[in-house]
Amino acid sequence: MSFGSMPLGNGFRHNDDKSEEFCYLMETAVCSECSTFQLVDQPSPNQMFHGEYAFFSGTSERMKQHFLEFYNQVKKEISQTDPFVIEIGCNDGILIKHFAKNGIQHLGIDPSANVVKRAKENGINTIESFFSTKTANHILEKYRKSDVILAANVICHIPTINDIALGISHLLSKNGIFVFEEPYLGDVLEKITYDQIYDEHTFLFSVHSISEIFKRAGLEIFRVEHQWTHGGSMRYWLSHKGSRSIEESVGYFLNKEDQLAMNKIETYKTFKKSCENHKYKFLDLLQNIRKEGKRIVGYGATSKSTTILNYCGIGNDLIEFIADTTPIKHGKVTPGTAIPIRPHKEFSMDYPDYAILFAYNHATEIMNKEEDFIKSGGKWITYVPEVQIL
Ligand code: DWN
Repeated sequence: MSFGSMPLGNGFRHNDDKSEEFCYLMETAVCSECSTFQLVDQPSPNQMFHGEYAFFSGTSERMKQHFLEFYNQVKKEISQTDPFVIEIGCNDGILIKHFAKNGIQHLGIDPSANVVKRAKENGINTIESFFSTKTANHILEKYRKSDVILAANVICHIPTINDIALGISHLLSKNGIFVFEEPYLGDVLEKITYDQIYDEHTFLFSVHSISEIFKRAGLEIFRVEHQWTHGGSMRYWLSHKGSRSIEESVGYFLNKEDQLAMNKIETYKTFKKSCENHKYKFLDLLQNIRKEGKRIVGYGATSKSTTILNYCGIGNDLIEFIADTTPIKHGKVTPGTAIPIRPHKEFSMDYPDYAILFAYNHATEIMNKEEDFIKSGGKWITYVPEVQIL
């Protein structure tokens, strides 16, 4: 399936940047062997993750709470007396900081210099690196095998998936666990959240695909748990084959995926049609609102919104600006569509008639704190699971 020419999801540009914008052809495919949904081609990792990476995990209070709960759950599973915990793609340390605070030996790994700096400021032992078997060997030389390897919204970003599966297997102690969570393909197909498809998301996983990929490295899933985060995610718990008993949740989701026909090409043909219908409905709604002379502003300059805006052809003629709390995005414009990004205070200073909730995965948190927008007569527009005015 092709989404056409696409800029980088996090490729926010300075207003006066006149250089040619990098774009690639965003096409997806499903692997006939392991049924992994994936990008056909992708920009190089260094183009996406670098010293000015625009996303900081700690911008959401609800996500902070989510990662505290994640920590508490993992901690209950640790039986070793002196465990060693590693997080791949630790970003600013939103998860691993809890292990650090509790005196647990830990190591965070992330390739983006600016978020590594933040993690170090947060007291986390961090190395600036992409994860690979080479990194795993380097860690083994300097430290030891790890009892817990964690990752959140990271594994789907790494194209060399077979290499990292081997690296994790090599690094994980005999009774160790590898726990990670990612946006779930089942949710993408059910809610038509095609905005989860962008350069950084090389893969969108299912329980089937994770099972197949990690089997090759001697690891197996013993538990899966559906999560509310990022519009619907899955947390996968893996261990060395045979070291844990497989829990009911694994069979439950494998069956559910069979029922959803997630390994059938027809499912993806229907998905393609649904994406096209969604696009026309969304564009139509915004054009009609603008014809009435009403103001539309965006809320949350997410990476996901790059796909929505470019695929639907929504630009600064329809959306005045996007309000966002991330300082590094301020004064910049959205990739490919040049919509200005402004600090959040500009949203509340002069409420628009409509606000599109691009950060819909944070809807509860945002709507709670933006009650005054509704009191001012403003209305939210959402496009998940359907295009509608709330
Ligand atoms: O996998 C990824 C996920 C974890 O994070 C990365 N590839 C990049 C990023 O994706 P995203 O940009 O789609 O993530 P979010 O969490 O949906 O981004 C939310 C955006 O909204 C941020 O720019 C912060 C902003 N925001 C805001 O302005 N006010 C967020 C909240 C909660 C708020 O109240």
